[in-house]
Amino acid sequence: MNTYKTYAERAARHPNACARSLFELMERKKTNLSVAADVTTKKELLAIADAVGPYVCVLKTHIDIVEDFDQDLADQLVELAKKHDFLLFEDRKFADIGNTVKHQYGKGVYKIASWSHITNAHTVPGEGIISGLREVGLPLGRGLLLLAEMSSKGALTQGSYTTESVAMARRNQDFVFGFIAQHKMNESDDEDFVVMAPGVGLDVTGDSLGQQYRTPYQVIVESGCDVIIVGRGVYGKPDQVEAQATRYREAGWNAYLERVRQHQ
Ligand code: 5BU
Repeated sequence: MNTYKTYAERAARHPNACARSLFELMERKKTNLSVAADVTTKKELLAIADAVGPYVCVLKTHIDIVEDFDQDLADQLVELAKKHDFLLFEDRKFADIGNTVKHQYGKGVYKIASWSHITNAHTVPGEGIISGLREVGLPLGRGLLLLAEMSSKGALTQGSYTTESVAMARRNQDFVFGFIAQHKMNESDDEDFVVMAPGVGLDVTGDSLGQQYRTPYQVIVESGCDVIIVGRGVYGKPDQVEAQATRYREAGWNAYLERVRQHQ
């Protein structure tokens, strides 16, 4: 299965430009860690981006929680992405009709498509959501992930919802290159979907609001996901951000090496 090939092999074959550059940089930097920087000030966000930059393949943002957002923040994030060689992923979770998400993605205060290499969408509105986002994102070389499975307790993203989401991705592989999910989603060697998995932690198994954590080993080796997304596990203790980023990067990369070894 494609999922078990090396990131470099998958970079060489992948039809989607965004997936190719992601796999290439993962191999170059030896990291499958994405840090979710869920902080509410520009200063904190930039400090985390600069501190974790050397250790991540993707910096995941929730730009709408930043109280003092301005265009300079977006510009500086782009600069840091270049400086440290990572991709930006605005975890916007679009969920409306095509015509509306098109404006939400390209316009408004945040102009997400202008700076974020990757974004994501719920599949609940049907395929029009992909068509709307594609109109804006594809000409800019952006890529889309679909939400096939969520990490939180009681999530409705299961069964035929997940299966249909995969079918939607399959029909839109020019723009959709993977999923936010908890398991690998490939069905055959002919397709290669990148799976980024949130809900990753080494020290706790959940929070008080329904989040559920698994270890990098469970996520990468047992479930066949490609990228671990870690938020509070990395930025939770402000004086340990770099140390935790190093720790999760190592755990994620060792799990990947173990997976490759097991499937040689
Ligand atoms: P945490 O601090 O590691 O729990 O943060 C997880 C991040 O991943 C946070 O930004 C969530 O919005 C995001 N997330 C998630 O936790 N679970 C999901 O299913 C999806 C996104 Br989709």
